[in-house]
Amino acid sequence: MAKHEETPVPCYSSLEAVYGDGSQLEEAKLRFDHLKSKFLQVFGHPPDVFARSPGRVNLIGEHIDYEGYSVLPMAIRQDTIIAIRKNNAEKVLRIANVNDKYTQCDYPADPNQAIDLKNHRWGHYFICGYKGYYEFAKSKGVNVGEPVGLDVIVDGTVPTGSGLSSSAAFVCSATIAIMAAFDVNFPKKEIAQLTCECERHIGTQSGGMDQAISVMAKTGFAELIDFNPIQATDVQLPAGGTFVLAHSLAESQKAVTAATNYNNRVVECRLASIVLGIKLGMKQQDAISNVKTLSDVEGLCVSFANSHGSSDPVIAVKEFLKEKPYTAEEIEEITGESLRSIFKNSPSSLDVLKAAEHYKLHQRAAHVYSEAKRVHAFKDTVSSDLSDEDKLKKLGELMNESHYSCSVLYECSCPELEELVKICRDSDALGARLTGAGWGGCAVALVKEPIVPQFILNLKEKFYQSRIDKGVISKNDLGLYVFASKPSSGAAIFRF
Ligand code: NG1
Repeated sequence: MAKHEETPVPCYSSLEAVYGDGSQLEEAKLRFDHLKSKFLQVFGHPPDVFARSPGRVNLIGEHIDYEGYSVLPMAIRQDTIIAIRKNNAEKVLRIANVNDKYTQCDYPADPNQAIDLKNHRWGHYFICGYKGYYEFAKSKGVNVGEPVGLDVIVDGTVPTGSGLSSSAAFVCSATIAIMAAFDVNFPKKEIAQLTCECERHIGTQSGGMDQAISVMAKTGFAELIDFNPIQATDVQLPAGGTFVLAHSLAESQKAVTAATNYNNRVVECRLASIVLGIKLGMKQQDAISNVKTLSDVEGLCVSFANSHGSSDPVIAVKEFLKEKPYTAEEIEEITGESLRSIFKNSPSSLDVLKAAEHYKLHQRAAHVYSEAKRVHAFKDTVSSDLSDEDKLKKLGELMNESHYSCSVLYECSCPELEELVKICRDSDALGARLTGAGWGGCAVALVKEPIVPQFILNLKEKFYQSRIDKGVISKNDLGLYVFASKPSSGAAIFRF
């Protein structure tokens, strides 16, 4: 039997396969009906086909996917659904949304168009998928013919800027909807790779976690996602624990803050890996040309650690990267080449260099190597023969350690997340951490099942009530900001 990542995105004629048979199904029926009638109203004809792709919560393994390391997320029930139809009459992509907050975006039907990054528009994420589809089809030798117009309506329930991967849910559902409209389908792992690459058109140098889990998730399982090649291994979480997601209400605008936050860390990791490579014996030019990620120099770091009676690459980080931040000049002295020249082919990295005052190479590398280890410790704990109770306790500890590392070494937390994580722990969570890129967005807490209602009540009282009083959120919307989550299913196509 083909491994599930080798199979194409499933196509269903009814909603049950994805939304089950409970209240979620009722809600989904309403959304699909609304999409159909809105489509008719906006475009004057019904859609041909629908695609959906979910958001995700990352349980452990933060900011390491772009360094080549495995991560362990699960899909959540919130998703993006896209209704689509080819429009041969006009070569225009008309992208509307069920939510009036997002006004219709029109783009030319030109797969080579550049995305205007200086003017961020919500429709840009669809164009990522559009460009990605054409790039990929071309690379596979699929005859795509002349571009045609597309009529599109989007309905997303993944909260934006929350670290739950609304952007990947959108890019993946867009790409899959476009494929379905053109009657092609590819293996899930190829779609995961292509959507990861095409989302970079938005200007972030993302790893592939969000797209991989969105496309390959399975109901009831978290997934260990490996990269190069992309692979998903089912992880059955121990009984008796529930993951609760809670929004810090600080919105993290990843695309807008990329130069100082997300892409800055990608650049710092690259510099840390080049410096480590050189310090561990590589020629400057070899390191600059061949070392892209910290995983590329892990072998060298481990060999060094071995000679000191350890297998921990962090030993090499401690030895060769100083704790005080590096200036650009200090790094250039080691590399023998200017930073501008090292990153000359990456405009978004050049933006990072312009904005950066210094580079914290020690801290970033120490986070990445230790976080990569915690992912495997998490997976090993799940498959160990400990009791479920002990497993949950250990998983909670690993989540706490991960948060500490994200907050102190990677500096991707924020005051609201710190407050929320502390309240989670004070409310008897087994562990709690920020999830996703950070700098705002959600925390995830592992909570013993019987206390979940009380736990959520505590959060309401201690974190959300004051924000409700100040009018930051409305009491009626609380369910959107704090909820328990079960591992949900991955992307799907619907033809009714
Ligand atoms: P979110 O939480 O969706 O911003 C981002 C990246 C991931 C990963 C995490 C940090 C994108 C699409 N996603 O996630 O690949 O690097 O940050 O672990 O950029």
